[in-house]
Amino acid sequence: GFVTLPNNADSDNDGIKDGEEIETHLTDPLKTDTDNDGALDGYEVARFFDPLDPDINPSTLLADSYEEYSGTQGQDDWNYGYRNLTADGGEIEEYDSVDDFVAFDEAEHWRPNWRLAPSAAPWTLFSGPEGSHPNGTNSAPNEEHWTIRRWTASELDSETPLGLTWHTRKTNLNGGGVTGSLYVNGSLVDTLSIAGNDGTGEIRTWYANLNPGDIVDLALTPTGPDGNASDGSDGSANWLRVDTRIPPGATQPDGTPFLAALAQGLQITKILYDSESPSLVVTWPSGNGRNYAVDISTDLLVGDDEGSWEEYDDSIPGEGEETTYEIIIEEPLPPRFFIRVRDVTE
Ligand SMILES: [Ca+2]
Ligand SMILES: [Ca+2]
Ligand SMILES: [Ca+2]
Ligand SMILES: [Ca+2]
Repeated sequence: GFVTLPNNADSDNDGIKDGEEIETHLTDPLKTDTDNDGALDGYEVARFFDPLDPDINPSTLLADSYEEYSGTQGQDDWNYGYRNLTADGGEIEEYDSVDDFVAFDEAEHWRPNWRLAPSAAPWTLFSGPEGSHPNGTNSAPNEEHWTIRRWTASELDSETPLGLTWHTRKTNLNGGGVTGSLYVNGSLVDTLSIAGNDGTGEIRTWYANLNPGDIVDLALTPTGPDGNASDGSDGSANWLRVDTRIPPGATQPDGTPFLAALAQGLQITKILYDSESPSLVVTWPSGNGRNYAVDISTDLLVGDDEGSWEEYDDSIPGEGEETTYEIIIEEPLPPRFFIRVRDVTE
């Protein structure tokens, strides 16, 4: 068992009490960073990483609206504003991310927070690193305003697969609820309604191949699960993180596999010969969710028509950034042997 100091509730000073480390989080009460990934146990738990998995930690993040919340438009590529759905008359699923985004006025934003009016309706506001409140159609001037935390992908150099992890929950546990929605370049990609008394909410990840300059908006709308767009105790919390880590087998919230953009073209990068089997072990750069086929040929130099290729396996799942596959060779060993890999993702 563990040895802890009876007079010190948090023996390793990582922000979690000994008893909670042992019973709730299964972390080491005498070690500040149980999984040795550089992030303290207390931080990983508080910010919803995994204190027991060294692959899950803040070091892979490109952006974090919680940590980077500020009173300056554009700082760390974040902008703070709202959509006036009543005024723009647009669709829920689609909006003009340039014309329909109204940035809060930096000179009159009621520091330290962003708020349309100092103390009354409209209740369109951000308070603190995660506080958020939309304006309902029942509040003056009877307009539906969605708060929007916006991240612009200006630090990308090329198309990049990213995990967009977002959270919405209620903080005022009354009323008809709200909706959290994620938009990429004005198109709705993920959405979830949160009941009025749901103080836990959800953390979801949508994966996207983003290009330089793409716009990611996390919106909070006053519409609850019952479809009512009025505001009744709509005080909520939300945040958005942009993560470069794409886990193996990454799927969208609806279960669809994510097809990551490839950083390089399809080519075999390594072939190892194992004389024991005998076999050839082939490696190529790949993508999660993609499927590959391997073809073999022993007489490529004799006939170059497609018929000289023989399909060896046509359903090899991409294992991540690199896939390794073993081809068993029948004896006697042929004098020549050719291999090709095809991307057969549907
Ligand atoms: Ca502790
Ligand atoms: Ca600990
Ligand atoms: Ca850690
Ligand atoms: Ca971790």
